[in-house]
Amino acid sequence: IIVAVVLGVTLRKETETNQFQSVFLSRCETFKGNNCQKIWETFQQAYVNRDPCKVPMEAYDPLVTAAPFKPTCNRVMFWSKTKVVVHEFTEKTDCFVTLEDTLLGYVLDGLTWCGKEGSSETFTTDCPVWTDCENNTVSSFWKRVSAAYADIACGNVSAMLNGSIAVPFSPTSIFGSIEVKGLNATRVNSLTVVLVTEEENVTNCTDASLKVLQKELPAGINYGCEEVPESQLQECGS
Ligand code: 2NF
Repeated sequence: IIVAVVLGVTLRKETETNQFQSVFLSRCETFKGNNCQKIWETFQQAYVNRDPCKVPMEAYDPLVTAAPFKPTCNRVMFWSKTKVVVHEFTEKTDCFVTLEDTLLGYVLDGLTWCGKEGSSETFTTDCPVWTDCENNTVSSFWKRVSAAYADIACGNVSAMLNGSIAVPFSPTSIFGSIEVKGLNATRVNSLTVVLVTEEENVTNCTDASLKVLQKELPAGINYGCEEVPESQLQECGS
């Protein structure tokens, strides 16, 4: 019985790591020309055997080095509070690229993972959530890759914001606190807000929160805003 229990626990643990690893690797392999095994090992080193609330953004620095973001001009699309609609849009057209269309964003989107002190496993259940702690395993990952994505943006960049909520731009969101702040004025000419509106839209381009966004933009980056009804999101630039 003891052997069976030990074996059972070991197998179950291996399965949790292995299941996560196989999703990671199969998603990674859809991007050609990468050493996914090496990327997986580098990824794990950020959080394995650590308190899941003590993983700072910097823990993912080696991962970003192992799977670097390629400079992308005129096609970078940030988003905030528009996750479903922005991806419906970028799936249909090739005009824009979101973080979730890049290798690391694609591989980890929608996943939960964390480690535990004294263990070399990856857990996918009972991991702390965003609001549980500042240096959360998953939120630190998104902060780090969002910073890296802003850093490679160049030319004219876009951001899809939600015109159906009272405050479309929040300076404390990841878009507001990391991506806008991380734009490099020597490479980025402009930021255009695509404010997606519905029938009963609550905001428009004159919204006060968008004035805040303009002020937060690094000096030298031009600002624009377009109100686009959800039904008319289609080709590049419209
Ligand atoms: O899961 C992702 N794919 C993801 C998560 C966080 C950030 C992607 N990002 C990148 C994207 F590339 C966007 O350009 O940052 C930008 C979006 O982040 P945001 O904070 O500006 O936008 P939200 O819609 O508020 O959040 C996006 C998702 O992140 C989680 C939550 O899962 C949400 O769906 N999230 C972010 N902040 C919090 C928070 N304070 C949060 N969950 C709980 N509390």
